[in-house]
Amino acid sequence: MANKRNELGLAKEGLKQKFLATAHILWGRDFADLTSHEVYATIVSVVKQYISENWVKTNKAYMKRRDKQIYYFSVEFLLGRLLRSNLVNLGEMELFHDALEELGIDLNQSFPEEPDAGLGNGGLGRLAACFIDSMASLGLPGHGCSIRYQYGLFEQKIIKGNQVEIPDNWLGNGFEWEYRKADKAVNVKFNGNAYMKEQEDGSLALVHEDYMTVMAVPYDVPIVGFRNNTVNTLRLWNAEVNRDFSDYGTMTREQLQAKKEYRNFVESITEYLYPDDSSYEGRRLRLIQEYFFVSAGVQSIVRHYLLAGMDLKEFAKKVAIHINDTHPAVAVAELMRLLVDEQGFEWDDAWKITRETMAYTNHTIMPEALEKWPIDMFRPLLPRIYMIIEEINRRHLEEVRKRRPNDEQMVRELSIIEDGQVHMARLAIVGSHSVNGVAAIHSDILKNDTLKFFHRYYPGKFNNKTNGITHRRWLISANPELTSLIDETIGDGWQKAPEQLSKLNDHVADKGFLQELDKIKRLRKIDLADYIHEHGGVRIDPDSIFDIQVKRIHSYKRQIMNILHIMYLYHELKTNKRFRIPPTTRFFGGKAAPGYYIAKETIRLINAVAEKVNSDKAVNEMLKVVFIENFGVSIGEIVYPAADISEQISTASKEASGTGNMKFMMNGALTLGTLDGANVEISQAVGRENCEIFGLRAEEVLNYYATGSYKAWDEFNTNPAVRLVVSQLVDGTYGDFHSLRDYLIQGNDEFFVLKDFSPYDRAHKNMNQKYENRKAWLTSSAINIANSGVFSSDRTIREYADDIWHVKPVIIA
Ligand code: Z2T
Repeated sequence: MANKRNELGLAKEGLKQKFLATAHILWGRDFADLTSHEVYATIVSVVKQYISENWVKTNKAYMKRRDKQIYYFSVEFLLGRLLRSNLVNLGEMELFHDALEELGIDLNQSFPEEPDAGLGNGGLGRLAACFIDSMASLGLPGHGCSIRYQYGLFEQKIIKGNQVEIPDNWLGNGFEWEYRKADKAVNVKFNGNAYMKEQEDGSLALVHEDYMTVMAVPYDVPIVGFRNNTVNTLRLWNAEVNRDFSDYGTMTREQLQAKKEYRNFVESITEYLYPDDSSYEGRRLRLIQEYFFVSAGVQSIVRHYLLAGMDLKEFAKKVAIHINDTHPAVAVAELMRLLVDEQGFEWDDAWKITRETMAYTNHTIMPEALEKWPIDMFRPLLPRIYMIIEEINRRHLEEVRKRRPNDEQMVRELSIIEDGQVHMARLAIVGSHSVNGVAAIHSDILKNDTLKFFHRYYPGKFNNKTNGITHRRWLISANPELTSLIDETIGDGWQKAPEQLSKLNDHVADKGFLQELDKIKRLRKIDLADYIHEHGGVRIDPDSIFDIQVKRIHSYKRQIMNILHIMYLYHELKTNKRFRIPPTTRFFGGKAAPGYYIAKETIRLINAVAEKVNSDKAVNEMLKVVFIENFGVSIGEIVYPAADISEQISTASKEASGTGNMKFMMNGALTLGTLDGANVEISQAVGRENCEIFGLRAEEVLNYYATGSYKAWDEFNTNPAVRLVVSQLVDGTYGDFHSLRDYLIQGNDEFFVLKDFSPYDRAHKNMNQKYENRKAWLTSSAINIANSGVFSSDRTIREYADDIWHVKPVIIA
């Protein structure tokens, strides 16, 4: 013990010296004289000294052993801040905290100096970030591949109740974790003409001419495993003007003009992230982004592979490429291009390698999210890639006709090219050996509904991989007191093996444990209340029920149902003297896509209701409404641990999985939700007594769609509560919300808000009743934590590694 304290003391002295020396090197000034941002940058620089040795070691081990590598291609990685999670994973939090304290610095004050890397919209991007954390933490050789957007997802400001979008200039003060690798740049080609030309010997050769070259420069970010010496890589590609294109002196005016246009084009490619969550805009620039990072990524994989001296025939045994939704689906054609055009492979051999290499995950059944590119846009931009897709499709349909004679419906449904469009999901399915959904119910709907023709044709290809989240960020880092309580109760083995959280099941009736759990929840609620107040919001009672819905604003997620229900409660509180609810704060947070009118109107309505309710002294003790501005990863770290109730109320069948539901659960909130996405599995894991399930089932919803028998107007006419709140949208109670009324009534309420309204109200009543019994509530809360282990992304990634990628951990000594 004394020895250990001595060692720590020495380590601390060494670390203090490092800070002082690093300040001199970086800034030429004393540590004590730095600005808070410079202090932050100095800390990161020292952390990087801890990481870099293992980063080099990890890469050398992979290279030498020639282990199979996983490359996770995603157009989004919603990383959030990295300093705190890196210190958690390194196991050096305490040491850094103590050393800095002795230098007069509070480490916790440095965390907010880091820009929140918002290179994603929501669930899909955050999932990718959790996945690379888990791959590194399981010691798997897995890397991310994406785009270095100059602007991430916009910052949301609420001005007079409306969402205003502010550009997210996250690179403005530099991003301390990235390493520019100029020597690893590759060229990506766009436009021009591609055709086969007959050679003198009669054979055909490919010609691609008059194309435009864009230089792709990688920026690498180290991804630190949890206390295991593994450091993997997230490679972000930046578009830059090609070096060969710089002979100013001899240029004519026209050439200079062309050069300017070229420069503008190049700089636009990685300028900003498209801000739409699960809907597709069909913009040419988006397709350019997709091919840009995919081509750069696949080229660099092949180059690295050859550098390691390996034989391309073995490629699929040594490389797994994962396609995160269809955005990187063009990887199928790009790998074919590299193998056939540049490495001289026969088509059939290249095709076998490609399919064994690729795997694809679907993240939504919403039809508006399906990427379909018009040939007229696709072919001129990527002429050679289009030729390859045509050939893939020709051979594919030939096989379909052989295996399913006289089944022209099958041919139509499976064709990659249809009605003048390239169907990216079909390309991904045909070009992969595995297709998975992200929760059990979602994978079933893919098989039986959305992709049923493909499932009939390739039954063995389809599988489920229920999503997960990293408990390192969402519990250990975001809720250190809860972490300590769990450590004291069951030991700290769960930190490496989150399934061990189930040991808590033996303690869910311990009075002492529940009292501590109660205290910690109250601390987190105070933190959130303080955060809201410090950021210009209302004062909140930390003893009220914290009922929270945070996620992107979307019709299918039904924030409208939530706010309509609050309008109903407010009306009852005002008009019915005997009506009582326990003190409650209803929170909302989330961004609307800038062009999504109904979503923006929903935000405006929430803020209008909040304004009225919060300024009404007569109900304030019982009800408040808060819209949390600019919800994202960093604010989420404050929000999830503070919740009593997790609102997961999407129309059944529509939310593929959801992952916020898991973050809430792991921090002890009870789910109030529909049987949709991963809620189904959460309710099975905790038991029906420890959550509140309501509303239409997926089957019923799909049936209504099939028969067209739902009539919103009937709900309006027969349900007085519904009639009341829908009428209030237009009678001036909260302002004019004709948009939302028309959406619900004239638009026939496509997501069954009115149908589920009364069941939703009953679910709230049940929850309130349960909350009255402290002991029972806390036990349920503990049961949620105890059974959250399966929703760790470590479990998810282990399943991908075993079933899809066929990779094994590599121990870095
Ligand atoms: C997204 O965040 C999701 C699906 C998309 O489909 C696109 C985006 Cl940007 C193209 C979400 C799902 O809506 C959510 O249910 C799921 O949990 C998440 O992906 C991760 O799988």
